[in-house]
Amino acid sequence: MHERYYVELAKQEKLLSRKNEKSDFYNGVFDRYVNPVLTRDMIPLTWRYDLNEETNPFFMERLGINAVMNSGAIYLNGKYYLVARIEGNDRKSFFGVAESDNGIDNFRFWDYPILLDDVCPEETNVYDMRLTQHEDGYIYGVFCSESKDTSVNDLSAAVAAAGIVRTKDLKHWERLENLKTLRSPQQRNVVLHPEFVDGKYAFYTRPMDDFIDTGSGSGIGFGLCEDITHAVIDEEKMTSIRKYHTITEAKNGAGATPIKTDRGWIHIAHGVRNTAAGLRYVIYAFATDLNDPSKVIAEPSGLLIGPRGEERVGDVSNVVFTNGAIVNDKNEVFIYYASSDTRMHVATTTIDRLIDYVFNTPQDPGRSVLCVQQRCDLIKKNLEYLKNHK
Ligand code: M1P
Repeated sequence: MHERYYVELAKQEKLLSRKNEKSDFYNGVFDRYVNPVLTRDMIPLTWRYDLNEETNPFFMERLGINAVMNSGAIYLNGKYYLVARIEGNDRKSFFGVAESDNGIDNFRFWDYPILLDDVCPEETNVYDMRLTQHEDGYIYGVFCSESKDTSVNDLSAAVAAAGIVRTKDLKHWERLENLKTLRSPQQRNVVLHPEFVDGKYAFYTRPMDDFIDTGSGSGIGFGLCEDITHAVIDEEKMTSIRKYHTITEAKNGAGATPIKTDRGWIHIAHGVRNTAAGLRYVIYAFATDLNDPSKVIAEPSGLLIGPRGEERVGDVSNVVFTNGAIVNDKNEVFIYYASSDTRMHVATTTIDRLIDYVFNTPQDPGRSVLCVQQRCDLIKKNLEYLKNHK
């Protein structure tokens, strides 16, 4: 074995076994952590190097990894699993399972990445899997399946669709047909709802006219389908819609699989706005009705998680993006999010705090003057409170 192997292995082991701690960030809603939970440096050496000294005398990385990001998440038998989007140096993404005992550190990848059934010859790239433990007994993974758009004379034109796989153990994956949405030409950020709705499978969708620009797509959609093995959605109702001069003005998309609470389904999604420096992605939350998961019943104002500090910089800067959250058996919530399409982090909270945040944070009144009035009302209440509680 090349001596450098042992040096790199020891460096990686140090990184993997490093304890993660809460940072000093405070807002009462969630905690941030000092270290990312997954980075490219945590990818096993066996995935990147040829360890044979004869065929790799310089111990050179043969298949490098560029980034580890947007991860689906699931809690199974007391363990925390991320199905991470891993992007090779060749720009192609794929999925790998990483496992941790506590959800905040020591995430270790399994021996092999997930090799999907090759059922879609035109598919070039796959990414951003959302995991749903469905009441039918399967764990579903819904992800973006990207192909070249051959209908136009533009080398970078692409088409996004929702790919679907299912498993019971995260080891054996059965690929189903891609979702068809009859009224939307492209789809990304599709999430399967964990329960049947009116006896049907229910998906949160994101209708798009174009690969990057959602065009006439006005936000997060919701549609039902009879048969998940040939999933077809006709009508898409709108749930959380894009609004002028808010964090969702340019686009939005469903993120983690909705979390069921006594008060409603809590959704942790992403919103995008345009700036002079390009698109800015933040994470926001809203709730939908327990009996009608397409109906928004609470919309706290603004962002839940925005990129801060080092999170602001990466391959696609000024981005935080989530497609996975876990609720453990103590009702603790782990929101997994990527920063700047480069690395994965965790933010922790509890179901009680999330409910308080979603249902008691005031709504965005829509105009500066009304926002100032909203803030003045809070200040007035506080000053009176302070006067009476000296
Ligand atoms: O680069 C930021 C994100 O862009 C896309 O999200 P959306 O479809 O909302 O624009 C996704 O490709 C996502 O993977 C990426 O993190």
